[in-house]
Amino acid sequence: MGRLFGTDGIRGEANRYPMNSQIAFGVGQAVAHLFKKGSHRPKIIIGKDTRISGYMLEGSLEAGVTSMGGNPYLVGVLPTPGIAFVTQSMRADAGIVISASHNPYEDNGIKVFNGGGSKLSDEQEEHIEDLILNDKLTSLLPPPREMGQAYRMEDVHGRYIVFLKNTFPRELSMEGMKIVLDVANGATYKVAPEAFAELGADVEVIHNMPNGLNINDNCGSQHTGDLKRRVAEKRASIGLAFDGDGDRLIAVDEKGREVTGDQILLMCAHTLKEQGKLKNNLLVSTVMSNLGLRVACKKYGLRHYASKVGDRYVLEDMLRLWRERAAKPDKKALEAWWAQIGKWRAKKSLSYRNSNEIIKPQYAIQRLYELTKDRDTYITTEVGQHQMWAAQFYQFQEPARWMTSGGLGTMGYGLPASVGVQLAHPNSLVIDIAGEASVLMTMQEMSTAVQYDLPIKIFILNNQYMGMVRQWQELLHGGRYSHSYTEALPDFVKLAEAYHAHGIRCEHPDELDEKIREMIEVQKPVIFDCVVDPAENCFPMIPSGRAHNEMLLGDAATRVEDAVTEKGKMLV
Ligand SMILES: Cc1ncc(C[n+]2csc(CCOP(=O)(O)OP(=O)(O)O)c2C)c(N)n1
Ligand SMILES: [Mg+2]
Repeated sequence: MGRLFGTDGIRGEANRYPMNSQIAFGVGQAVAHLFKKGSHRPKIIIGKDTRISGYMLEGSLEAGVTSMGGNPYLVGVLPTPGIAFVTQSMRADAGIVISASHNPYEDNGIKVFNGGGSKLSDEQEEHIEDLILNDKLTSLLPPPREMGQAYRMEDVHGRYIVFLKNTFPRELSMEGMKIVLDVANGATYKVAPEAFAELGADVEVIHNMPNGLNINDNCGSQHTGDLKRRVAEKRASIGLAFDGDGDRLIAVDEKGREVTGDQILLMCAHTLKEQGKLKNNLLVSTVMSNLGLRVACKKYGLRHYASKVGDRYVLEDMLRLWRERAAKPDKKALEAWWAQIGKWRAKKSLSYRNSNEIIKPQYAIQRLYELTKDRDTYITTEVGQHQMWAAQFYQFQEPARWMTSGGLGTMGYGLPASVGVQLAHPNSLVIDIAGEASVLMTMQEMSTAVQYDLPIKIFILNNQYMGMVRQWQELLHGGRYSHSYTEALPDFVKLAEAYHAHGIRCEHPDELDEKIREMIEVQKPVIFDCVVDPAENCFPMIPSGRAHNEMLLGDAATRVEDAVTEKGKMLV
């Protein structure tokens, strides 16, 4: 089998094999096929630089993708990193760049990446080659009504410029700075001048009249003569030269001296190190970097790692090395601290008495954790006892998995929060651990969840009480209950059904696991009415008027009357 893909995708002279319309058509079909999952119609972003052959290749790719049932989104001329950005922000399945980078206009290329903006794996590329070169695509074509539709996106420049501007630190400004840009008659000719001008710079642009034949022609990152002259002539602070597709950059300083990519890397690494932000004190570049870079890294006390040529390998190595731990904890030094923590833990301040007859809310959360811990789970909560039990018994293992209003105490937060989290993480399991009173405050948001197909799970610890209020009334007000009990709750299963969602009621500890599994399986919003012990209290608790180190544990609660002084009672 002949290979089409090299380190930079498929490359060659335009209108000749493999850079002809037949192969481009095949790539369009193969990519659409690769990213089709069941009835899912793959969304594929296609962008290009300014080469004349871009029109032909764009048209062929568009035809290929639509014929295989995918929807191509044509963004027109945009730098390669801009196409990766749009692919990610549009949540597309893949992006295709038509460009031969810094090479002359006669050449062209096709580069494919996945929805995350990274290049395809070797296996995916081999799969595409196999489909094209062994004539396997025709038999995969769908019937006419399953063919795709193409869209032309007009507003991508603005979106990409906003993204670029957001990467520039707020405390810095380009106000009053003269900058010369050489856009190589290529893909950056519109975006780069606008982005820098919007950041306040006084921008002068050269080689910004693309005509299809002049890309990289004696200009851009490979030929910086014109830029150097213009920087000196205009007494500019800096000059920047891009290559044809805008993923390569050479800078020129105020004296017209070239600053190479290696030098820029070193400046970035050194600055980050000074700011204490250089993870593992490490700079990764390719083996093509100059020996001088290594020497300079030594001089500035930086570690250097050389990857294989190709940005994919650099990224892979960066991620692998980034995950390495910078410092190992000194176990010996921590022993005394762990012993102290052990003593505190031995008190078992979260213990509770479980029951075979009635579901204890703590037990329900423990089971919920056990049955969801191997999934990509996010938890939101309302406010009340259930919120505290969720914090105590759901064993969070990662940051940013716990969305709660904390001390702000916003009943009604958990349901809309779960809608937001599910929208941001469509494939994750999102659970609102709720109280029956809180969740009714924003129950209308069930409509939003149903309308936008967000399969959120509302796990109600239904104790028929505003439990948190009842607990205070019981323990601190001598059991004089006031407005904390509800006899008139809706039937939550029917309420779920009224919203065209799924309802589950669970009343016995024995059925808990099976019903939690059902909740997870259903690909719809679910209201889970978990009927729990109405009298359970949440501990530890600080009696009013007492200090933090005088917390009441569960067993002490029986003597709580003694624990709260008259003065303390008057405080609540
Ligand atoms: C909007 C709002 N109103 C009132 C309160 C005061 N408050 C805190 S918890 C609570 C009761 C919550 O009851 P429920 O949702 O059933 O949770 P439980 O304590 O029973 O688990 C109340 C009224 C609040 N935090 N927010
Ligand atoms: Mg309640």
